[in-house]
Amino acid sequence: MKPTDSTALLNSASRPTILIVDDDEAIQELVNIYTLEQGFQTRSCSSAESALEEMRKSYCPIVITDVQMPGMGGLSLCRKLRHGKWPGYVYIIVMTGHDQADGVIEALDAGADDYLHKGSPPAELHARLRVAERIVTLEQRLRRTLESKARQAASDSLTGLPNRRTFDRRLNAEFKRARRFAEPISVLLIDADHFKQVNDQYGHQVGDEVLRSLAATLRENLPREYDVIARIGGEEFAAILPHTSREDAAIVAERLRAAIERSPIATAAGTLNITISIGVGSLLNRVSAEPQTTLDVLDEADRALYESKRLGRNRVTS
Ligand code: GH3
Ligand code: MG
Ligand code: MG
Ligand code: MG
Repeated sequence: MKPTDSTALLNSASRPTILIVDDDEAIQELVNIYTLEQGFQTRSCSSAESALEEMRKSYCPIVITDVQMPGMGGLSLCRKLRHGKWPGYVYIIVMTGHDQADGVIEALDAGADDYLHKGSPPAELHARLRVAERIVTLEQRLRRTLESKARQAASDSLTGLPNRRTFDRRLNAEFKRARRFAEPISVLLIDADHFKQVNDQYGHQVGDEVLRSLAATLRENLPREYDVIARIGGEEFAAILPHTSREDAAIVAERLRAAIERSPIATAAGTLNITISIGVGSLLNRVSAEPQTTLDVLDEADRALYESKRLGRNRVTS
């Protein structure tokens, strides 16, 4: 077998798209041919302005641009691409002519990653594109890793629900929103009853199974997409109910309580009947009232939860 250019083995669907920008259509076409034969997808533009428009329509990770063009020049395009917000990194190769005016240093300082003399052989363009592809692939991998780390940091590993930190952030955001638009908002604090007994009697693993099942049942019974259900502590959950008054929150809470009561949980130790107690806290939104903070509302929900426990558990206090 002939030695093959390793990049040619990559399938073209997975190769990054290249945006070619040049006012000279002959050069545009030439670069287009050279890149297409390497299996890249391409799009072409005759001006920097149309290139920016094209990028806004659909992001391209690699841009090859001419320097001298009527209207906005290639270096301005570099600066605009660098300062714009794109879904990922934009790797820019500037094509320089033979004259000194198309300075390499200026191009790099304007934000270009690489440059190419227009007279270079296609093999050099191909090699530079392999560099571009390496960088772009690396950046995509890094971004995916960071995104997945951020997702992990936001959720609780046992149940997959948002964790305490995410709950606090969402609550602050939803609270501000509710206040700005004078809308109601409520919070539920939910605590499993006599959960210590489950652990003591059946072991921690069964306890974990129960927590996972509770999380799933709670989530299933909060179908509105803007409601949040989080695990905020050991056997404690909390819900944020935007646009929900105290009365409506009490109805939702009762639905959750009843759903858990009538859903026996299958575990390694057999089927267990678990109940939950709930406390409701609500933003008053009365103009004359003392401004409440999220802490005030959480405090109120906490006291209501304590009351549910005191009155015998498996109940809602609002
Ligand atoms: P109450 O009805 O008053 O809430 O009683 P309780 O037993 O549920 O309350 P308590 O706060 O005394 O006990 C909570 C228990 O939850 C203690 C702890 O062992 C258990 N727990 C906390 N986190 C986890 C966890 O991640 N997994 C398991 N299996 N148990 C946990
Ligand atoms: Mg030109
Ligand atoms: Mg507790
Ligand atoms: Mg408990």
